[in-house]
Amino acid sequence: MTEPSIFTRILSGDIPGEIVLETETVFAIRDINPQAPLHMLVIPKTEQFRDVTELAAGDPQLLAEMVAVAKRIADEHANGEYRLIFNNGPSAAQSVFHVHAHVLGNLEENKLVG
Ligand code: DGP
Repeated sequence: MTEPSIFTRILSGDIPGEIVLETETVFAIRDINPQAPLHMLVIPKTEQFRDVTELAAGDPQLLAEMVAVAKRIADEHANGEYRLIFNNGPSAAQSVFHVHAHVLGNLEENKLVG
């Protein structure tokens, strides 16, 4: 059996991490290494999808729920505006193979290139 992902371990309370928002299928945490004034991760509770390509093909409704949760986070913390990033594969900077969206906001304080 494969080990649970770092995100599953945070969700289960096995390792520390504050869950800032939770729905039936999705949860959100602050990124441990923030790249913007607002930087949260939106994560499906299931770890059956390793990246957004698999998720979009396998459960588009769950992908839509992730986007809705990203918008809720932005409404609360960043005037409703946000950048949504999915890294797909090691050469694209994906390090955790349990699909997750990076939600970045308030970028005028910290312009990102690209
Ligand atoms: P990616 O590189 O797209 O796979 O993003 C993984 C992100 O997960 C990375 O930005 C850092 C974050 N991360 C890794 N371990 C932890 C952790 O233990 N707690 C939190 N809050 N974030 C983590």
